[in-house]
Amino acid sequence: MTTQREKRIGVCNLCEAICGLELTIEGRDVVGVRGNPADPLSRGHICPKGVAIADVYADPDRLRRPVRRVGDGPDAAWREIGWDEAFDLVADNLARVVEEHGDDALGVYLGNPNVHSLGSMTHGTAMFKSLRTKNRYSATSVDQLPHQLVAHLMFGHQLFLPIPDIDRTSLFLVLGANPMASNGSLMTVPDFPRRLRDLRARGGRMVVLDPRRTETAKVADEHHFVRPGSDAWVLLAMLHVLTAEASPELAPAVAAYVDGLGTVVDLVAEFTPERAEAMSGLPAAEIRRLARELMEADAGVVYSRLGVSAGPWGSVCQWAVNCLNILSGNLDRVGGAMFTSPAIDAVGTGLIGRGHHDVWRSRVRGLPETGGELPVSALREEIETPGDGQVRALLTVAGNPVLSTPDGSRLDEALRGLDFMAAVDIYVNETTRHADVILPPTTSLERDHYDLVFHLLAVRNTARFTPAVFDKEPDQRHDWQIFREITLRTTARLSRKTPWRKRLVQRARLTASPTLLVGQLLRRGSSGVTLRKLRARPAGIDLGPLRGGQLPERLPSKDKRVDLAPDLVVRDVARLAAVTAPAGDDLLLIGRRHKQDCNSWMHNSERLTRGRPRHQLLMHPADLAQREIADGALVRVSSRVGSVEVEVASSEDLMPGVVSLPHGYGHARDGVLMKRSRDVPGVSINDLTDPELLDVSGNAALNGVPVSVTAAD
Ligand SMILES: Nc1nc2c(c(=O)[nH]1)N[C@H]1C(S)=C(S)[C@@H](COP(=O)(O)OP(=O)(O)OC[C@H]3O[C@@H](n4cnc5c(=O)[nH]c(N)nc54)[C@H](O)[C@@H]3O)O[C@H]1N2
Ligand SMILES: Nc1nc2c(c(=O)[nH]1)N[C@H]1C(S)=C(S)[C@@H](COP(=O)(O)OP(=O)(O)OC[C@H]3O[C@@H](n4cnc5c(=O)[nH]c(N)nc54)[C@H](O)[C@@H]3O)O[C@H]1N2
Ligand code: SF4
Ligand SMILES: [Mo]
Repeated sequence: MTTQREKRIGVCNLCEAICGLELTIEGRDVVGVRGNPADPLSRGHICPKGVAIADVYADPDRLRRPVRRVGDGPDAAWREIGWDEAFDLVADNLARVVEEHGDDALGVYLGNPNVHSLGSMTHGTAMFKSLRTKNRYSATSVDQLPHQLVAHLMFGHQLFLPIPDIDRTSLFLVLGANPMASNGSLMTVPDFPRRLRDLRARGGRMVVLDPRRTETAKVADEHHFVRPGSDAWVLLAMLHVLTAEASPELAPAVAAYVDGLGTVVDLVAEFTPERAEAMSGLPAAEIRRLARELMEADAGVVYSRLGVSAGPWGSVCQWAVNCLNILSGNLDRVGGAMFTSPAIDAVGTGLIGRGHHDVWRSRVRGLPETGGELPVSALREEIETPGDGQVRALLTVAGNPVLSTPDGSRLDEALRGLDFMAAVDIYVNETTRHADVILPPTTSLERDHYDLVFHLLAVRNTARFTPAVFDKEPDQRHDWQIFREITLRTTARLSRKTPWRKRLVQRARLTASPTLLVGQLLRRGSSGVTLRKLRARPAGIDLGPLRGGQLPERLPSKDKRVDLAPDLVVRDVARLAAVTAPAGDDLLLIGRRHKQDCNSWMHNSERLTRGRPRHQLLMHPADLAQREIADGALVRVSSRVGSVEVEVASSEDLMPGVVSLPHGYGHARDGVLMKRSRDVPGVSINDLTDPELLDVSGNAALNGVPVSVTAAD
């Protein structure tokens, strides 16, 4: 008997581009994946990873039932257990640790795929709130924390983020982002290559500042090298030019809702293009020209992302980017930096809180929280340092901090010392291998999806609801169901008693399905989009291009004003001003992303790991020659915190003095290979990155880490 072939609409949740998919299925197998041409946002776009969504679904290594660890380290074995037993094990132990040592003895780490799951967005927060610990960590503090902190300080909400209007801009100035490989970030932009071609066809230009001549730099109109960690000087020098050459007066409409212009003018006065040249290597004349072009462009936008936010001055940079867009008249304007109007407005409705900063601090190092989370660079010391509030139990959800956060090897060690660890994850990975129990949720093809986060960050207003492609098996659980059980069972075991009324509300909230909640949230919006309409048009509904002229009405700040000079930034600019020369003669290490990688977790996919190895240290031939190291040799890379041995590959694409490793590699742990298809496990860049190197927000400075490179023999 042959099984019928059927077409299904799906969605890719592997990166922020949220491409619509058209899947061909046969029974419970995926036999084809292509981009959905009818999707109003992604318009048929798909990248190699989109096809690999089928590999995650079919992967024999993927966990489908809870597993309990028996033994330790290289000898660990995993035994399947029932859901009931697994939930009780987690609840018993979390409650025990909290009863014995207090709320903060429980640490929580949330990884990146949480923002790509509807159930995690609707039900995760309730679980974390109920657990009441101050030891909350996430991938945010190795990623976009500076963007969120600055948006909170300037606009009054951590997720009120200006999005580049790439479809209508005439000058796109990109710092520290490589959308040709990453497909965009804090800018949901499926089909970046085509949008870029269109930009250039209309006479627009893209300029890239990056210490590596990246895939994006290669298709840009201009690329300039900048020394890692030096963008702050460049951006402040551009502001210097803008405020010195144009009269520093804002358009009257903008001036009416902006405070602190005078402070900005004073702050940038000493940041001359000449000084920026000395720090960055970018000629002063080029900085002046770029600033003037931004002022004169029909519509221009400055966009900076991970290479800058995960750097030593991430917050100052994101602030300067906003100031540049505002002072050049490009905020909230067609072709500039714009605000989306999503059908579910997680900002306007208060679904996601405005954010706060420094309401409490980490116990050991005194690092401030932001938006309820502590910097993950502090997690290791909070586990290792004895005393009141020491983290003794850890719950990780969809994360792999051993590979993704600074000094991962030490964290790896620290995890062994925990009393108890539980993980909600679909794999045994470098981190979850330390868990006592792993609870695997369904994957993207088995659950309904509406994107609460990325419509908010998209270059066009659209809405889309994607029903599960496959029904889940009876003995599988969705992530939201796992969160519900952990919450209810753990709180029931605590002696702190929640009033029954509150318990009922909590139970009801946790029991309503994410899809039901999406329906309710849509009704609260003004777009006219309903779940019924979305079900009728599964490719998605187009709500049109981004709209300008929405400020000040849309501003989330209580006074409906923009603060151009938040105290925290002003103080950090003073700290920046005190740095007068680039650091010594170490090499500076930066990261990179390959279009077929997905952070640390897709190296089981045959089709993604094919081709030439790509885990090497990239280094400029002049730097190799100076050290008498041959291309392809094994080298030792050392930083303050550790060292790794890896093959080196000569590359003219790097700025001299800069070396690059990808993150998400280093799959051999204790002699066990954690990922299957790749013959070379690679090394982890985060065995070199330093938890002491932080931006003022607490975000890790993963880029620009001083290292030395020697021949390994
Ligand atoms: N040096 C350096 N370090 C970096 C970066 C860098 O550029 N350079 N990038 C940083 C960035 S931007 C990020 S976002 C972080 C990512 O850091 P993390 O989020 O800690 O790590 P990931 O590799 O994304 O791991 C995600 C985990 O989620 C699991 N998973 C996948 N889908 C699901 C699901 O649906 N449910 C559940 N429960 N689990 C799932 C996967 O099996 C995997 O184990 O890494 C950061 N680290
Ligand atoms: N293929 C692929 N796509 C992904 C991911 C993935 O792992 N693989 N991860 C997803 C995630 S979680 C995220 S957050 C996004 C990130 O997406 P992007 O923000 O585009 O991040 P990257 O691709 O890491 O690009 C960062 C760039 O910054 C440069 N850089 C490093 N240091 C500096 C510096 O000091 N100054 C300047 N100006 N540039 C610098 C690097 O050379 C690099 O080209 O990508 C997402 N998409
Ligand atoms: S660009 Fe690739 S990984 Fe990102 S959503 Fe689209 S298909 Fe998925
Ligand atoms: Mo990220």
